[in-house]
Amino acid sequence: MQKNNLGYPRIGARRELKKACERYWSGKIDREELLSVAEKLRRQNWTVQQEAGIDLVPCNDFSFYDQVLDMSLSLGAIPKRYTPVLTQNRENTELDLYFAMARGYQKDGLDITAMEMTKWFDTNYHYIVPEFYKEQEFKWFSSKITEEFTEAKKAVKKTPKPVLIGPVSYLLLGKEKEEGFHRIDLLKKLLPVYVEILSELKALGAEWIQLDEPFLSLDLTEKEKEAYKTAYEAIAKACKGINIMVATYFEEPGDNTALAVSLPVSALHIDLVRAPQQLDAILEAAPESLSLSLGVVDGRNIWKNNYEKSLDYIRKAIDAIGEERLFIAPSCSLLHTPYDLDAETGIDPEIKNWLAFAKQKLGEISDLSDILEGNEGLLEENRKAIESRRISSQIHKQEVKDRVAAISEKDTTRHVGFALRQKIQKNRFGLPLYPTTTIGSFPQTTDIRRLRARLKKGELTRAEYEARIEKATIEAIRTQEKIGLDVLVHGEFERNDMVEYFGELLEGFLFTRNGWVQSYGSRCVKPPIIYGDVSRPEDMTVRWSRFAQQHTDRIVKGMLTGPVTILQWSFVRDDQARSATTFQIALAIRDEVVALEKAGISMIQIDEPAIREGLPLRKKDWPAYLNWAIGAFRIAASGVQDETQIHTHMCYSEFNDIIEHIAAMDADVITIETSRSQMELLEAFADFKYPNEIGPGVYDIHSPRVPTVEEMVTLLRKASALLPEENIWVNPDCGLKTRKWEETEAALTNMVQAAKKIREKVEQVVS
Ligand code: 39S
Ligand code: ZN
Repeated sequence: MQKNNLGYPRIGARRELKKACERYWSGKIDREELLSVAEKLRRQNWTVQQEAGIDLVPCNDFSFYDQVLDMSLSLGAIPKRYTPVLTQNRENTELDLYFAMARGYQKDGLDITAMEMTKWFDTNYHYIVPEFYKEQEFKWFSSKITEEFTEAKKAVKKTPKPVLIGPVSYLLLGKEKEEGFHRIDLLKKLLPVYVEILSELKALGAEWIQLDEPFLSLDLTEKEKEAYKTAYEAIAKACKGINIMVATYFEEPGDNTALAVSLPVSALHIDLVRAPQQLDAILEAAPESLSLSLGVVDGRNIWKNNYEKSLDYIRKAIDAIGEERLFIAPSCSLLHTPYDLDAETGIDPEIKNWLAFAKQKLGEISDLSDILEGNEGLLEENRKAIESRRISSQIHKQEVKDRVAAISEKDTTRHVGFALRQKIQKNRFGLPLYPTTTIGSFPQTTDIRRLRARLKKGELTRAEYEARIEKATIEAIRTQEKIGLDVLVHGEFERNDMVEYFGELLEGFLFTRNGWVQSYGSRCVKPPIIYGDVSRPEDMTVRWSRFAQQHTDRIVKGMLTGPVTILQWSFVRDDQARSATTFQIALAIRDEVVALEKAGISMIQIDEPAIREGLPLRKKDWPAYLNWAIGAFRIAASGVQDETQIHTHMCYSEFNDIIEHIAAMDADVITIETSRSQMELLEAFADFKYPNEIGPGVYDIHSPRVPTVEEMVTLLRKASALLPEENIWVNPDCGLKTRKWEETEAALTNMVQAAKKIREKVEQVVS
């Protein structure tokens, strides 16, 4: 039985790639140096995988920014606006074009926007969305795929396996930028380019090629199913002698099983961690010509594999189809897990023995194979670790379980309805129409981050650190007063990240030193690990909110991360339902909300940017999820008095299909991302007659560009045409932590001006 891997993290164990990219972007290192960092990382990754005994070592899983963007460059799907980047006598390379597509290009007289970014299925990884036009053409443009194969062939003994996004998923991941066609219709034009690349890979000696087709496990239309047949028949016909492995993950093919096993390919990879129930049906349906790659090691989480369970699946498959046709693999690319557990020296050894990061997961694949060959000792050791976790007193806290069991209807409802709350709150706050605010965070400058690094290294005392954070907070308050914002925030300088910060303070959570995973481009996160029942031993944010409120006469909004987002952006328990964990977190956040209210904070924002991305990949599973996710938010938000105003914030606000659930959250104010869609996303709220207050983002914070007063007034006019005036707030799209202070001040100054202008207009109409 061969050992297969689908992909490996590429950011570097110490985020070497992140640092090198950022230095390249700021002109501190040249192209050669960046390329050499990248080459070294690839070599290290290949070596680790080879040493772990992986037979099919992936290549082309490396990326400077994102693997979907890499495909767009390989397939020549480069939007026209980037043409000037490579022409007009600029000394740019293909790499600069690539980064321009990812990040925009504001240099030497050009101002070109970046391509859009969105979440990779239900993960916290973001990809760059391919743009498609009616007259879209494709041609083999970048030779990254073949170059990396050639490079990998030199580095590993067995023939490496190039990994590409399959043609149907590539199209479905993209977006039509013009009316009048469906992107799937572009398949005919796209396929010849795939055939060209695959044929060249074969000529260079490739034996296996992995084509990722996660959409094969999602709800598909008839037309999309047809596209799968067309695509793989065309590839099979034109590329004889290449073994194609189609990889599905994050769900099961389910009603697409017959289609999946009928594709004329050599192997199908299935995710048995997310969807173990599919195994029987797949084994039953698989024709003799099809091999199966069994994804038994969790590529999305950090728990040690339960060998006994995995071996059950593997043995069942052996009995059904024989071991010659089987591969053992992780469930999906290991991109979503941190590098190396061995580098974590601060974790309680009992808990550490329950965990496995990317490197350890390679070892697990090899262990499983060894156990099948008779190494029973490995199985015994694993059994002990699994049992130690199952019964550990560090995990189970009866009082937490009891409190969740006792949650009742009244814990999920505010005392009075929104209409009455709105009156009470308008009275209390006396804000102008179109009140201005921000989403919460202010620039996390290198200086601020360095303070935290020095605190961790022991170069600063806690008192010195806090004094510096207090200074930054006061400065932020003064700046906001000067700009003239109506509702202020404290700036979140004390937070490393909006989830990790809470993970460090809550019980049942564990945090790592180097457990980085890529979130987008060079941006990484260190998701905390939820290992046990969750409780809140002490206040988490009260000190900073109270401090900020004491330094101004204006309202300071308190800032919390919501239960669903904390769940979604952490590594979660796999020994209880996600809903159970979320309710535990919701109670902890509820206690914090009440503590903030007691400390005199009158507006409290509970961010839930991840509610939408948590939606199950199959529509049939939506209602159950929405029921508990919205319920958890309401538990967190409903402990306060009527006059306390609850805000929430969401990014990526495509709400058409879940608007009634957004309304059911019953937040007094919701701020959303709408500027990039020119307020289009607001229509869902207007059509629904969404009753509560809304702050539609008036400028995009993902770009350093300072928006003009006029463009924000235009957006506000659009919003006021759609929504009742007394319900509209004025704010940016999202938090400002990734921006610089100059940009932030300039943009917010213009934003406040825009609010003034729109208010003047209203007064004229009234008088
Ligand atoms: N998921 C999570 N968890 N959090 C989010 O904010 C988001 N937002 C969306 C969706 N998913 C999310 C994605 N957006 C960053 C920004 C936006 C993101 C995601 C990540 C981000 O800025 N990440 C930082 C980065 O990649 C790391 C944040 C962090 O935890 O640079 N920083 C730590 C801190 O502030 C560690 C700082 C650090 O790097 O304490 N220290 C240096 C080191 O240890 C030393 C500092 C120096 O001397 O320069 O080497
Ligand atoms: Zn946001």
